[in-house]
Amino acid sequence: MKPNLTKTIALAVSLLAALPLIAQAAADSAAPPANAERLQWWRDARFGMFIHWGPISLKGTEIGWSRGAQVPSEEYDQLYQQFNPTNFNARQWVSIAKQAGMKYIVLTTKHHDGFCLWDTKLTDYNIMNTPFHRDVTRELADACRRQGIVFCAYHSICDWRHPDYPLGSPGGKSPKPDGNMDRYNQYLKGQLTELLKNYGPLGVLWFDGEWESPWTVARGEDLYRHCRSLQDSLIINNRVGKARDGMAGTTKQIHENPGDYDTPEQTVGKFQNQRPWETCMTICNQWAWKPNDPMKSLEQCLQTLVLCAGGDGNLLFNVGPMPDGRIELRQIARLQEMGAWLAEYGDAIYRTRGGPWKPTKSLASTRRDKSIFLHVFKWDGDSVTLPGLPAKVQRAEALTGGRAEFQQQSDKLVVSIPRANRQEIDTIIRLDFEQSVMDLRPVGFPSQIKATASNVYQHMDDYAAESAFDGNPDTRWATDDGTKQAWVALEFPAPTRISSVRINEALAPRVQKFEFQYREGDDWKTLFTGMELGANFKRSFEPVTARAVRLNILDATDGPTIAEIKLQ
Ligand code: FHN
Repeated sequence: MKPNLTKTIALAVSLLAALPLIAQAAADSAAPPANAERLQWWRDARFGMFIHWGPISLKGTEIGWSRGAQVPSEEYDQLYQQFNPTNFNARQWVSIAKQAGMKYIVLTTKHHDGFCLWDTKLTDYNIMNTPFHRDVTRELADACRRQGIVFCAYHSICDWRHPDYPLGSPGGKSPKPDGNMDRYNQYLKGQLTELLKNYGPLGVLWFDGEWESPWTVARGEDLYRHCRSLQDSLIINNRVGKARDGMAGTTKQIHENPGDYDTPEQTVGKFQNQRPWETCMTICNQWAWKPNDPMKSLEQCLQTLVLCAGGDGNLLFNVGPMPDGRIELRQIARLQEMGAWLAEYGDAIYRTRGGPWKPTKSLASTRRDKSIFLHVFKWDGDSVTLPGLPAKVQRAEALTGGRAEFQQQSDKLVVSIPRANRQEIDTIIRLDFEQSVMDLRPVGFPSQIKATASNVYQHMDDYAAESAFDGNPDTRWATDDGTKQAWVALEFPAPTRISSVRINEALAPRVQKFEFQYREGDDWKTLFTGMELGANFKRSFEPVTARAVRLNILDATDGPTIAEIKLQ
């Protein structure tokens, strides 16, 4: 039959007319070009919204982890039949993220509890079979594209509910008699194919739940290839390849493992500019919504963001929406405060790289082209003194108000600003140079802590002796696997009187016998001995004045590792 020429021409004309819109939508929503540049949009973005949500918000307990713990598994798994978030509004969620200055959103499409927030054909345990009957993942992905925010998906490798995943609740502690990891792996890959084909292009596939024994690096490599084959421009985090340190906040990125960036959790990552990284952190304490969950102050929120950017990393900041679909007003207000600050000073965060001065508790620095943005949280007297740089400062401008002054010598740069112009949270001074500052080598501040150890895990800075004395419970001194005896020591700047000690052993119990000592002259004298330590060890003793102390571990079941030693 002869095609109707008029109709064909009309169809061709309408398609041609639609092309620019399709191209624009693709451009707005498409994740960036593949390969090397694919991370560029993400690194420039610096700040994203993490969303942990599911039927468990009805109970206000932690997603995944409360299954079979605070909430019996049978009850947990039935919650979806009451889940009806009638106030869910994807457009509102996205505009909250935009008002906060966030550039991408990562939604838990499936957490460890196995509940699926999209219209999956591979299980009935999904949002379409709730009283809500709406594909919230579809609505959020579309709203992101309409508002120019990159949509990303979190996906848990472990699934404590699925009969084929070999471990179950609580917390993966109960093996399933009929678990079949190969069959589960097909399910896992099938669901990721659905997400990539039907909800893509995605900005990031944010894997999690990789730490348990059923998952292997080999499976991670296979899954990484599978996902990359479906979307070449996709960014995939390092948890697909079991490349972080268990569930600890620090990340011992195992470089040969797959994954495009490191993922320190609930702690600001250490300075690292040779490999991208992103801290994920909750705005409250819990990942999923919890009533009256203490919320971080604006100072904590903003300084965390600045410290991440100063360390050359991103911040993925988490909110847990309520069971009716709303995000708490107080959390929205906090995010709007962050957005107002970024609207004013975002130029010192977005599209910058970290350094050259590595972050400390008092300051951070970011840089772009011929400018360094110095962020000062705490001043030591009238000025702040920085290690010298092999580049000449041309001018200094206080972006947060007032008049900045500087004196530059070869070995130091002193920057000052009138007290009246110092900001409570972050005083920003832009230092302009004649040429690009992007190749200046990162430089740290001499550590005030003088700590040593007999052994450090793979000689990695992340696990150095200082980590046991830095006041950060998320960092730790660690020793090589299999180490049975080791010591860690702290040197005081001057003779110091001590009368008690608190020790937080990480990955306890490993220490089986130890002695706690102080140094007198060249000799180590024992204050007390003990067997097990644990996370909350405390001991008082007759006061002594010492130049140094050390924890001498005489026997351990495996490489001892200490998160914190506090002296008083
Ligand atoms: O167990 C999860 C936890 O619930 C949360 O999803 C975090 C977010 O990064 N990831 C795991 C713990 O590392």
